[in-house]
Amino acid sequence: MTTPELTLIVAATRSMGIGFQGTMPWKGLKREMQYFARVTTRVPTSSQPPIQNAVIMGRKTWDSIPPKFRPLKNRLNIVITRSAPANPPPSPPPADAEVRVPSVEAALRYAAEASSINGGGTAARVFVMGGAQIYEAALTHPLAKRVLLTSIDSEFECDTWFPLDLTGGKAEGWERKSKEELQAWTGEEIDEGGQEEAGVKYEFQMWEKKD
Ligand code: FOL
Repeated sequence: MTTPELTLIVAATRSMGIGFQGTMPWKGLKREMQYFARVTTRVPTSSQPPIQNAVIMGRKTWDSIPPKFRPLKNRLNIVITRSAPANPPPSPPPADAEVRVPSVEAALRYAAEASSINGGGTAARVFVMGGAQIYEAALTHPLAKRVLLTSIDSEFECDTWFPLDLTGGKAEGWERKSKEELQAWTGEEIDEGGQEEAGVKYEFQMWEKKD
């Protein structure tokens, strides 16, 4: 059983705002959401289906996903909640159900053991998709390796922030990777000159921890 590295994925405003009143601060960034869905679903070519990626999220983030999109399809959904049973849930989880665990550590353990969906192997890639409390725990974790940031070039009213400041292109202990490296890792073809939809400009970025 190998312990997978962690990739945090987040969309944030210029001041690293990520949420407002239990939902996202902006509306209508459909293509941005589709980028999230593709990137978290796509597995490296070395691990074809039925191998899946895992997405780890807090209970409030789970609640914020429209019920018709839950659990996020073709990904192992792991939800962190203090009310989860202390014992590890059965592996495999019931088809099309999320797995609930009590801590980030338990989530990582479950992703590493990763159920019979993955033939008892590890999840191909493990993504942490928030919210703030879960990002905070993940960022201080030794396995945290990269952040896929969608940097939104507007301000929206926020009451929740990403706990690492990546504005200004600098962050202690982190380095921004090139567009080519982002494309290679995600398998995405990124347009030159940034993105824009619903009157909002944004940019896809990849950051990695320096070793
Ligand atoms: N990262 C990025 N880059 N953008 C986000 O919007 C984002 N959102 C979250 C975490 N990381 C992010 C948490 N919030 C869905 C809804 C809310 C959510 C994450 C995902 C969701 O419904 N996802 C569906 C896509 C539905 C659609 O196509 O509109 C999925 O299948 O992933």
